Amino acid sequence: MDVTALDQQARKILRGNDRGGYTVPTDGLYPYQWNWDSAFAAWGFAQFDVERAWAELETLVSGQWSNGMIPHILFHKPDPGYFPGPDVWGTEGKGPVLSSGITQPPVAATFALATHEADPEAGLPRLRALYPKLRDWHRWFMTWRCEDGMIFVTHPWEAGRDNCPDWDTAMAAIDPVGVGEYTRRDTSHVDPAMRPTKEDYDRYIWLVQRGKRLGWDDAAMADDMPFKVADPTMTFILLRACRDLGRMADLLGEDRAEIDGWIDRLTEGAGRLRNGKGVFDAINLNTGAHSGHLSCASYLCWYAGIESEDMLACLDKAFEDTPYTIPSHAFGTEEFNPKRYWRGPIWGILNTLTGIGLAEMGHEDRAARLRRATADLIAEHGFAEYFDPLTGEPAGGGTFTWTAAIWLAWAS
Ligand code: 2M8
Repeated sequence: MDVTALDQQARKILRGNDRGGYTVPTDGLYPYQWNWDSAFAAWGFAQFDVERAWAELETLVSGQWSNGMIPHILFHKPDPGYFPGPDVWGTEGKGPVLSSGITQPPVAATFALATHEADPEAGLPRLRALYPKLRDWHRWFMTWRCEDGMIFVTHPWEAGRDNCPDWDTAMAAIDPVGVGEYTRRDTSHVDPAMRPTKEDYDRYIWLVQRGKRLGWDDAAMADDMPFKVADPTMTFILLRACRDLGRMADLLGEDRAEIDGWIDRLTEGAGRLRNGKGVFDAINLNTGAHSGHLSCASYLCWYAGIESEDMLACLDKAFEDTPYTIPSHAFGTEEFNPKRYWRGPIWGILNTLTGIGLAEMGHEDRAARLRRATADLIAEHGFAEYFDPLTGEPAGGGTFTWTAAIWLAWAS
């Protein structure tokens, strides 16, 4: 493995996807600033250009709504290559930048702290300026997306795991009546067999139309939610991000009592996501049923500081089941599909968060194994959006920002 050449390639990808203060996930397929992609980009930039890393995070929070929410997409410049664009979301006037009306997993606080660590002295004022914005965003989560300590999503795009089987029953309960005609753009960039189905998209767009009709008003939306699923991605990531926000508060001399309260609530909530088999999964809050699915999000427990012998056993089995690890949905299940997006392929960013958690919780061997496996995948198959767990083949978009970022910050 030629690490220097790969490092250079990764930096080139980040520079190439830079649109001036923000990074797109990949040219063509995703032409805007996505929330968690951008936070990963900042972490990648922090390895060689700390100033650029701060700019990424600052542009991200510049889209914050007055209710504290930081949107999942910021539409800085119009681009016909992506659907649904700002007109479909209809959020005009809600925030300072045209945006979507939902959020995404809050990894930003964690990577802001990591960016600060890259240059603590110069970074302190930048961290100080970001802190209240990140705190308000976390407070919004705790106010509008938290039930019994679990963070729920109101749209599959909110969790970032668009078409994962965890949503199947909640999606099936939606009748996308009146959604109308629309033209997808994603399937003109990549093979439709790697993307969500039309049935999924009808429901995605129907949910967006509903939000638009309700003016994206939190209280109005909270009434009778057609899609309300407690999610391990969000719950574990917010719990971790609150721990890091607490560290930030310590550094800045801010009071952290409110944050500690959130950490307690989320720790309790995370425990509720454990199903009868000891696996952390999603719960459809409209029915109370666990999904019963082992997914890449199940393994984020360590990242959130939660130990689990059952999950260690699942991980050991996952290492044996497929040549490449960790599939986004468990191998050997009915729903597993090695190419279709979040229903089987490997996502480097999820491996990274899991690896960080494992190492921190004392499972260094497993963390190293996962890191090596991820590095090999990238070295052999490139900086793809995701990878086939059976063959390692690259899938989805190429020259992908977050894959380059995790290479620089963690895998290499
Ligand atoms: C994917 O999601 C977008 C919608 O937000 C899409 O498919 O159009 C997901 O993989 C998500 O996690 C990611 O942030 C986004 C951009 O990479 O693409």
